[in-house]
Amino acid sequence: MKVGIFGLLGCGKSTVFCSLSGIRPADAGRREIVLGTVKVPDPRLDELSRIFRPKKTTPAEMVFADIPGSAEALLDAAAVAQLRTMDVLTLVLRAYQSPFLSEMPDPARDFVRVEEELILADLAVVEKRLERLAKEKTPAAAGEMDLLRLCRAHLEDGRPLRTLSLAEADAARLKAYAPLSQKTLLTLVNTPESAPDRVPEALLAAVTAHAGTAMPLCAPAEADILELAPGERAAFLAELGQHETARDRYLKVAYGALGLMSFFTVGEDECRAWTVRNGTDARRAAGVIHSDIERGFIRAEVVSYADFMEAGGSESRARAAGRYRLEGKDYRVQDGDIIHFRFNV
Ligand SMILES: Nc1nc2c(ncn2[C@@H]2O[C@H](COP(=O)(O)OP(=O)(O)OP(=O)(O)O)[C@@H](O)[C@H]2O)c(=O)[nH]1
Ligand SMILES: [Mg+2]
Repeated sequence: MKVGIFGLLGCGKSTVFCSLSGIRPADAGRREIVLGTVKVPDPRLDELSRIFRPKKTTPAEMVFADIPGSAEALLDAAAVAQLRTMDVLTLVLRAYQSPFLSEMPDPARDFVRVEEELILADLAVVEKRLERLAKEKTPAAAGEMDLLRLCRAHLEDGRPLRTLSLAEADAARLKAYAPLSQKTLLTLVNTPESAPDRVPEALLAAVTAHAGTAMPLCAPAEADILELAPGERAAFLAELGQHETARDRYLKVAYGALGLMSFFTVGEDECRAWTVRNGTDARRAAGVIHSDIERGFIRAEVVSYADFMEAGGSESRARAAGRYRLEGKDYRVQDGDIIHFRFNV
């Protein structure tokens, strides 16, 4: 899962990147993208690892990308190109007074500005594609043109594609163009230390109307917290009136907004968490591990984490209690399933 952190010049993107990834990007004014990988904490995986004592424990990962701002445009072409490759867009909105910027902070205003840029970028793609399709004159092209005209009308109305309800097949077809305004949007309000956990009403209303999510954080303080030893973080957080880091809060919000869940594979060699979308079937889940396992899928042997723990974290007792199930390729994987795939290559 790749998360693009973006926003207007000097809104605090690199500080937010640091508060989520724990990595301080070198100098300001840099033009290249910086990546940081975060291990997604999951107490269930810790528990499984304690039981199986594997050689290796591998949590799920999320990759954050710090996309540089631009002095020339609200969103320059390089940022737009980067954002197209991301699974989630995380827009940083400045709510603190900056000594480097003359404009007063106004997150709702900036949200509207950036959202307009995303919509315009998508309109340009849709228009170009429509022009090309008009020359094809095939039934397939005609069908696609209907879909794109629907999108164009929606975008011309100033609305993001996130809020356009489409049949699953059409939504998938649209994804081929990687439209920015269709991607899941999480906004992070970078608040001053004096009002750390407030999302302004006006912003919340605007974001909600555009099917986005808003979360407040005080990026410089959160970046400092990640530099402390894990044992020292709780006291610092309490001072901010929080009980978890912005990173942990963010991961929960992101998993919820994206409809993500985890299943586990366990054994003496490795205990590992895998991330899939809600509703993923067993065969596709196998493909997340390896395409060979997906291709040669025979059966999935499944026990839920809860059932496994109820059997005292013992495989043999869980088996004796009939908690292991053999599931076929269409089985919908559930959050917390412990799965052993049987396959044939
Ligand atoms: N007071 C205060 N200062 C902040 C906050 N967030 C960032 N800053 C400061 O604002 C300046 C710009 O922050 P950056 O994180 O570099 O902003 P950026 O969006 O990455 O900037 P560009 O990449 O140049 O567009 C730095 O001096 C930060 O220390 C905040 O929440 N409060
Ligand atoms: Mg930066």
